[in-house]
Amino acid sequence: MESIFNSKQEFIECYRSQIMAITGKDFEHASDFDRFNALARLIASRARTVQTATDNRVAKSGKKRVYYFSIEFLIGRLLDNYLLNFGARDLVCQGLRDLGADLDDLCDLEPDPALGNGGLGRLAACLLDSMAHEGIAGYGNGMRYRYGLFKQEILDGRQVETTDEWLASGYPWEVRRQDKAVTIGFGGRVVGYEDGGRMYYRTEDTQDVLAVPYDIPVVGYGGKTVNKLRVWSTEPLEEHFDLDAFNRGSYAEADAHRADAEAISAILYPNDAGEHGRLLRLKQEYLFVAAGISTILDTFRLEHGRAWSELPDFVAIHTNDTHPAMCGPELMRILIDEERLGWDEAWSIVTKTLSYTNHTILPEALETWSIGTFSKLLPRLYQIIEEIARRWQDDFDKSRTGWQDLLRNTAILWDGQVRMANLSVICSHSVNGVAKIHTDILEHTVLKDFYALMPDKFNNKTNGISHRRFLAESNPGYARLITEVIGDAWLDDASQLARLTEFESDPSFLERAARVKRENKARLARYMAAEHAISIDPNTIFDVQVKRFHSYKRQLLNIFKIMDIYNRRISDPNFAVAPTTFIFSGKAASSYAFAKETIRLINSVADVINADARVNEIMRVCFIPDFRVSNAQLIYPAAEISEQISTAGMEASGTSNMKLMMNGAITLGTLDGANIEIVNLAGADSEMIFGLTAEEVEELREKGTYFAWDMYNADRARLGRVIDELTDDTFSALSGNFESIRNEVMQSNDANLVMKDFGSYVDAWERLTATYADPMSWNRRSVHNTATSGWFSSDRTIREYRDEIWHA
Ligand code: 26V
Repeated sequence: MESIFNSKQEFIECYRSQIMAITGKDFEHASDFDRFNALARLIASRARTVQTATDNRVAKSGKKRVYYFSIEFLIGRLLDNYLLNFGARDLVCQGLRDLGADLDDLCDLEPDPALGNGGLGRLAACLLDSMAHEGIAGYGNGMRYRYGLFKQEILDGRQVETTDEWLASGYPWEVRRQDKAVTIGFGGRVVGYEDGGRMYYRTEDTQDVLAVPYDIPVVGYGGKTVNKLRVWSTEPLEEHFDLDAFNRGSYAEADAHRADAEAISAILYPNDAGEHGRLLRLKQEYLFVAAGISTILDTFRLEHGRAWSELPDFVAIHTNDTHPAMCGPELMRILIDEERLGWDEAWSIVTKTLSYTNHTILPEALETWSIGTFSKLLPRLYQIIEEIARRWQDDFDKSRTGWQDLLRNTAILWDGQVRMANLSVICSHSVNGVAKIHTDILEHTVLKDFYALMPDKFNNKTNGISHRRFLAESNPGYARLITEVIGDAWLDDASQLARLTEFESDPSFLERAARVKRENKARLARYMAAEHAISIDPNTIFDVQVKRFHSYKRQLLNIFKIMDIYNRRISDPNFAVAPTTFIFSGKAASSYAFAKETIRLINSVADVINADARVNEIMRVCFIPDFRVSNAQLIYPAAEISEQISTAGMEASGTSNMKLMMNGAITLGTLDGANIEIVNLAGADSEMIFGLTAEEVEELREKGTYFAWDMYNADRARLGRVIDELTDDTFSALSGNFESIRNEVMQSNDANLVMKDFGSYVDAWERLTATYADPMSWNRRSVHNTATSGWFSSDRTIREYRDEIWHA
């Protein structure tokens, strides 16, 4: 691979002058942060040079541009990743060493932008990485939140949220593109006027804000393609500073206009809290859609003139979930109101251009907005949505049996609500789920009526992960070992990891892989000691569940298991299990009481168990605060058991399951989401599956014969005891008992079937950990997981999107 620096010497010279240029200091006097900042800016400027070249190439070739609209991009730190992708990591590392600095130390100073909640936002970032690697002209379009997802601290076992001021010291990767700012209007009233015998509409008296884009380069591995992520920030359109108010001493009032505009891009919504009635969120959604579409059409006009019918040949717009669902109506608005196309012509262009990915079947997560709120904020857009809805209804085939049901379930406007998922499906030529089972469930439950009407629109795109970030960069020891035996082609082509199967029975390779795992565990232990003064023992099994807290993900089942093992050890000192450290990490949405109580329970159980000498030889519990991309990259490589224990049918795909598999952890999981594909690839012997299947869950729910109390009564000694301990002060010392968890489980009749799967889960865990005693067999399965994980590279995912949806 060609490097961006011809030699170490050249790098050192450029770097020294960069530090001088931006700090006015020489290297020796610069602070560590100055050194990081200058390095990142140097790499960013090289990236932008390649980006310009990439863009010129695309413009010249007339290649289709793909725009990936997502209200979240959880990109993680970029410095190490871009050095790797540019093939400059070793050279820069040595150059810094010559200067007396350490690359890893500098990388640790980079802010970790939390511009996303979890899986959905991280997927968007992985797909950007893979688009650049595959040479796709692919661009992210999203929001630049001033404050990312809250930072999590743990106090008395409780989650405490503080603001994430990731921009406080500046962000070296972004460039502000004032020249590309777009005016966005809210509210106002629609005015019709006639021109040449046809009615047209415009909106008057809108409240306008300025959307200002910031561009972040996306460097593809190999360094040949650099794409970009464009994120939007809001500002007042003009300085409406109220001098009179200021002179009266009303400073806040004087600046109110600025505050109102800036509020739109101020915060990322914690998306599992239910967002009904939150006007700012609706403004965010329209803002990044309208600004993004405006940019796309400007580029298209510039490059291709005005043959709008050709738009779908040169542009694909992908909507990540329903948050960008206004893409359809907004594109219609511009084509008919401003470009003066006829409805049918515009509609054909829109549907050929748009595609949509669904990421959840949770009914409470399906986005709707009240018609009242929507039509007031976006009156013209609402009219267009009404027209789309009316035509959908008029064109409906009313000769079909049961058409009334089909129509009701597929309607865009219903019961005073705008249903964003239905809008997305109707405006798109492609609808996909994110794992095989998820797409099946979409087709047969949530979107079954659409599937009955247009089965060809539906397809599956099983998620993937960047194997470069989550294996090569996060797990350098393992990466070196892999490269030593199969060469480094796997960085480019993850299917090459399959060549590791040859080494699954090579004792010396397994031995070395195990040593790397041991070092990764020690690295995580050092992090916990340094950052949180928590001591964990790398000689124990690292059993890991890291993800957002949600009832369906069943962290509760995991902690019940831990309570049960604790109880059994206390009752019987001869009860033996393999020594294990149970590791949790993840955030709970701030208004999600049950999830927060689950965090408090875990910490309370940890508090008791970790201080109990009777059990400490076999168990400890560790909650890692503030789960985010950067500490995730330390956790995955250290994991040996991957807990993927959602109620079957509920987790659309999961992606931590893939990251953990790739790093050699064995999955302890239900047949849910992409776990099913993991088992299919690695084989049932390499994972440990337990619990009800999605069909069994559905059947149980339909029959209505399940009673949580039956489970309690049938296993008073173990499960019953665990339930009782929620309220009997066993774990109350830290900050009280857990009545609400007990009530939630017992009064909802165990909605997530925690009690139902408890027995088979604990059993499966015991069987799995018992096999740890045979290290060769364990290590063989671990390496086998890595060897069969290549298919989960997001490079594969993105090729499927490119070939089957975008045709780019
Ligand atoms: C949103 C909401 C909003 C209201 C209350 C409950 C709730 C629960 C979850 C969500 C998130 C929905 C979107 C999402 O993040 N889905 C995740 O997408 C990942 C990438 O495709 C996938 O791996 C995860 O399984 C899926 O949960």
